[in-house]
Amino acid sequence: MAIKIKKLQSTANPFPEIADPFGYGQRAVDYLRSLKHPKSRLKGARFELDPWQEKIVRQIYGPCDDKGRRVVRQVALLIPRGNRKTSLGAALANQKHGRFTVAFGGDGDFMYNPGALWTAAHHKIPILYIVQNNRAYHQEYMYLTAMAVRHGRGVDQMDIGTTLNEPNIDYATVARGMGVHGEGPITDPNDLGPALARAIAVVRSGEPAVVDVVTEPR
Ligand SMILES: Cc1ncc(C[n+]2csc(CCOP(=O)(O)OP(=O)(O)O)c2C)c(N)n1
Ligand SMILES: [Mg+2]
Repeated sequence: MAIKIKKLQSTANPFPEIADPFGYGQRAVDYLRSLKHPKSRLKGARFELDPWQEKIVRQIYGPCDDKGRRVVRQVALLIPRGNRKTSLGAALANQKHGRFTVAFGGDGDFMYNPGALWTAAHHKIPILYIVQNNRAYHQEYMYLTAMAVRHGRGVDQMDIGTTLNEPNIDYATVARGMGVHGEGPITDPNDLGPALARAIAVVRSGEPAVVDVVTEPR
């Protein structure tokens, strides 16, 4: 399909350091800016690209080898951490394309909104959740430690309100309670491969699965 972008005025490239020998990066940016919002209060308005978005687009589409083949051929999309609803939305969008969705999240993440698992089970949304279970809101632990050091305080009470142990949480059981296939908690690396294989089979059959993997703090 030919893309009609000729009438559009090209915008100046604010990232001349990003290679674009065939102008494909420019074309991609112009194309995106030519699109209009189909609905919502912005209906009819052109798409805008923030500088960081434009930079990513140029980095993907610009660099080519001498035959004009794109150098960047695969892009991993990292969905920001939250409480699972974002990854569930992505899984829902991926479902009709037959794409396999994997969400990596922390154990703390898991605690924010485990109810999203029930939604995944209820609507049969295929997604593989891997819980990186370091038994802590470890980011908080590290932050408190850094602050204590900065202010010359002791670091012997950093676990208060930051660790998730005593008792340890079994996220596979939590998942099962929500009607989702659960594997783990996995503490022996030898168990990880078979657990992932079982979970992947469940997701391929069209349902969600959780694999709880116990890890070191960071
Ligand atoms: C609902 C909600 N509450 C609090 C936060 C702030 N927050 C961001 S990361 C984090 C700790 C997350 O812990 P975990 O997912 O286990 O990751 P770790 O730091 O252990 O790698 C917290 C409390 C948040 N993002 N969302
Ligand atoms: Mg954690």
